[in-house]
Amino acid sequence: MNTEKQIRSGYVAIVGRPNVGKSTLLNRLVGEKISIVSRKAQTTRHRITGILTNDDAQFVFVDTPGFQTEHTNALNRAMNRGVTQTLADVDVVLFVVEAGRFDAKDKAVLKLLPEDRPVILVVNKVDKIAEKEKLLPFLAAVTAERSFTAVVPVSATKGKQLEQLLAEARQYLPHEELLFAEDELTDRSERFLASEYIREKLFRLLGDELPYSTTVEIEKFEVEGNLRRIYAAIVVDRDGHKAIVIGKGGETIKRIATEARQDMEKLFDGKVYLEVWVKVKSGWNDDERLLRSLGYE
Ligand code: GDP
Ligand code: MG
Ligand code: K
Repeated sequence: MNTEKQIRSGYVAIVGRPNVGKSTLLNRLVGEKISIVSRKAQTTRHRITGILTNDDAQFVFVDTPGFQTEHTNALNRAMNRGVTQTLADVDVVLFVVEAGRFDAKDKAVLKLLPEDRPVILVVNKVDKIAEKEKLLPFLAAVTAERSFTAVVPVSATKGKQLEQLLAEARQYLPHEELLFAEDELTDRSERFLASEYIREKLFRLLGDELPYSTTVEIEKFEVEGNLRRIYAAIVVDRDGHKAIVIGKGGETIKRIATEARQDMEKLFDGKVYLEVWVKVKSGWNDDERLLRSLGYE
């Protein structure tokens, strides 16, 4: 008889205005080791900030790039579109607020959350509220703005109610096998992180439109002791895009490669030989490729 519990896994976003305790919560949930990886692992489609694997679930936490709640200029609106895109892809959203505080900034974040995803309201810092009845009108105000699939009061710093939070979130994880190996720094996830690093450089160096139509394919990833040889293709849709990625005299692609290699050496704690080139493939952006770029087989 198989007594093992069914594994569930999926993507989880932690969102909320600054200072509500998102990073503290994430660190508490996944532990220091992975958050070191996470700080470096920038990406837009899925910026993985940590992976928690326990005996019945794997939570792949993804971050949302630059939630802008203040000045809504064109760039910020573009960034918020990125946020919306990321959230449309996750399986469950943890919307974090600080107990007793809910104002326009929280509402601005709430407004960007997808209607069709489960959203769990995480009321953090409950340790700061001595009289728990005081939370009731606060909860009424927040839940009047949107309906939540669950409301979980927690204290990230004190580690209170985190099991309950995970149990709630687990219900919405759709996959019945692990998305990532239990030890996150396997070749497979290193390969994935390598592509994410290159993608992050694309976003930083190419402005905000073009990168959405590019992807990165790691064609070869070899480990030789402490040296990793990584061969990566940046896949673009059109010749015009290829020229932009390469840049004048190859300057842009050189910079992409150098900066990505430096980040990878820090992350992998070893030497990296990185070769990057550009490939034009129109219509790359089909589901299969997209899944691969997200680290699926
Ligand atoms: P983020 O900007 O949402 O990532 O917030 P941080 O994780 O950086 O936390 C902002 C501040 O809130 C820090 O000073 C944390 O120590 C504090 N904080 C986070 N969680 C808790 C909590 O559960 N209780 C209390 N009292 N403070 C917390
Ligand atoms: Mg933070
Ligand atoms: K964060």
